[in-house]
Amino acid sequence: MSAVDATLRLVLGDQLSDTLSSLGDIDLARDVVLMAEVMDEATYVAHHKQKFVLVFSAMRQFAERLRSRGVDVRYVRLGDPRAAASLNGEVLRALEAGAFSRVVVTEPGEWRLAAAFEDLAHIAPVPIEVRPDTRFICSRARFEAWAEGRAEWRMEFFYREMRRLTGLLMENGKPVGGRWNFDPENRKRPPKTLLPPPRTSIEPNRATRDALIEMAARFPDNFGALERFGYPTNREEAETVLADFLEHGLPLFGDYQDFMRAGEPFMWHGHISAAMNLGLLDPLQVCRRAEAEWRAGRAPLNAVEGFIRQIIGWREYVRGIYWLRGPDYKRLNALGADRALPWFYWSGETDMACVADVVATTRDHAYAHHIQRLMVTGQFAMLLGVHPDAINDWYMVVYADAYEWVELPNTHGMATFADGGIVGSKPYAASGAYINRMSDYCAGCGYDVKDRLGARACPFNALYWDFLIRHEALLARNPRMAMPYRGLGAMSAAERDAIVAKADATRTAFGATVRSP
Ligand code: FAD
Ligand code: DLZ
Ligand code: SF4
Repeated sequence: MSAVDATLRLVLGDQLSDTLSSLGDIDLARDVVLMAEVMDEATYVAHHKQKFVLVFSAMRQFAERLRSRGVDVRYVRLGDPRAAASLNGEVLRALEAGAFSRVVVTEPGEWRLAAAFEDLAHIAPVPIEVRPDTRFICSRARFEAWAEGRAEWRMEFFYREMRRLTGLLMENGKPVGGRWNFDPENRKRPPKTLLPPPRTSIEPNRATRDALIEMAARFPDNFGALERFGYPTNREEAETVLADFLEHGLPLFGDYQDFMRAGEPFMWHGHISAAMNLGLLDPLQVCRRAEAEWRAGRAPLNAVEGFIRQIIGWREYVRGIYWLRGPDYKRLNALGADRALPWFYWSGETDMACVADVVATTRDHAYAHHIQRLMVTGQFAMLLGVHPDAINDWYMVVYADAYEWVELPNTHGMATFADGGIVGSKPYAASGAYINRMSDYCAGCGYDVKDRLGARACPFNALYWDFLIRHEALLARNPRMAMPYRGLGAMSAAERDAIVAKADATRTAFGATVRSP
C-alpha cells in the first residue's frame, strides 16, 4: 500500500462516539482523523454559551481519547489564524497538507451540512464517502420503508416496531405487562413534601475549565449564563450522570414526567439529551440499562416503558421525520403565523410565573424539560401566532441539546403545529387550566389563572380561545378537537368578540407584533 491509500476521517462535534461508523475500519498506521472548531458551526445559530463549552470541551477530550489509542488526530482550534471558516474549508486544507485517497465522514445531523458535503464532493480532489450514522437504531432507509404507504406517520406505531426490533421490554413477541404504553399512569402531581432527587452536577474538569474561560471571552454577548455549567463532557462523566439518574430519577420518572415545579429544572428527568446527542452515551445502551432496572425490580414498568419510549420512540421518530420530509419541512407554516417573538423569551422579564421560570432555567442550565418546552414556551408562542422561523431560532439557540434533526420536528411538529399535522394529530393548545393542573406555577403568579378577560387574567386563557376562533376553518373538523370546539360553540358572539379583543391587546402588550416579511 502506498501513502496515498491513507484516509482522512472527518469527525464532527456531535459525533464523539467510540463506535462511530467513520472510524470503524481506521488504519492506525496511515489514517488521520480531522476534527475542527470552525466559525461557521459556531455562528450558524447564536448558541447558548453553555453549548459552546460543552461541545468544544467534549471535542477536545475526544481528540485526546483517540490519540491515547494511537490515532493521528489533526485538531484545529477556534481562533487558529490558519483555520478556515467552514468544515469543508478544513477538509480541503487537510487534503492539501497530506496525501489522502479519500475522505470518510459519518452523515451529519442537519440538512445544511449534508448539502455542504455534497458540494464538497464536487470540488474535492478525492472521493467523499458519507456513511450512515449507526448510533441511531432506525436507519433513514428503514424509516422511509416504515413510512411508505402509510396515511399517517404516528409515533406510537413506529415505536412498536422499534420495540420489536430491539426486543426491549418484549417477551415472546409481546410487550411485557400486556400493554405497549403506560402513559395513562404517568400524569401525576407529586405531593408537596416529595422533593426531586438531588442531581449530580459534574465538577468542571481541566478541559472544561479552560473552555469556560475561553468561551466567556469569545462569546460574551450570546444568550445564557455559565455559572451553573454542570454538563458531562466525556464518556465517563456521562456514565456518572446516567447511573445517578437510573438509581434516583428513573423509579418516579413515569409518575411525574409531565409535572412542572417552580425552581426545579430537572424533576425526575434524565438530563441526558445533551450527552446522548453528542455521542457520549449510546441510546440503545441507555435503554438496556433502564430495562435492567425494571428486571431487577428497582424501577416500575410505567417508568421504564415511558423512558424507553422517549428514546427508541420519540427520538428515533423525530429524526426519521426530519430526514424524510427534507429541507422544505422547515418552511411549512400551516397556521399562517406571522408575529414576532416577545422579548421576554430572552430576558425572562415577565409577570407570567410559568414563562419566567422556564426562561430562567433555560438561561442558567441551557435546559428545560419536555413539558416546559412543549406546554409553556412552545404552545404560548403558538397561541400568540409567532412565526415558526422565530420559534425555531429560539429553540436552536437556547438548549445545549439542540441540533436541527431533533429540534425542528419537536418545535415545528409537536409544539406549534406549523407542519399542519405531520407529527401530531392535533395542536397542543391549552388554557391556563392545564398549566395549573400540571404545575405549581399559578399559585405564585401575578396573573389569575381562573380569569379570562380581566386586567390580571392569565394570558393563556383569552389566547387559547382566540386560537380556536382564528383556526376554526382548519381545526373544527378534527375529531380530536371536538370538545374544545363544543365549548366555543356555546359562547355568545359578544363573548367571542371580547376574547378576540383581549387576545389582540395581549399580543400588542407583549410585543408580538406582525413581522415585516
Ligand atoms: P428525559 O425526559 O429524561 O427523556 C429521556 C430522553 O428521551 C431524552 O434525553 C431525549 O434523548 C429523549 N426524548 C424525550 N423526548 C423526546 C422528544 N420529544 N424528541 C426527541 N427525543 C426525546 N430534544 C433534544 O434532544 N434536542 C432539542 O433540540 C429538542 N428540542 C425540543 C423542542 C421542543 C419545542 C420540544 C417540545 C421538545 C424538544 N426536545 C428536544 C425533546 C425533549 O424536550 C428533550 O429531549 C428532553 O427535554 C431532554 O431532557 P432529558 O434528557 O431530561 O429527557
Ligand atoms: C454545535 C457545534 C459547534 C458549536 N461547533 C462545531 C465545530 O466547530 N465543529 C464541528 O465539527 N461541529 C460543531 N458543532 C456541531 C455541528 O454543528 C453538528 O455536527 C451539526 O450541527 C450537525 O448535527
Ligand atoms: Fe402561567 Fe397563567 Fe399560571 Fe400565570 S396564571 S403561571 S401565566 S398559566
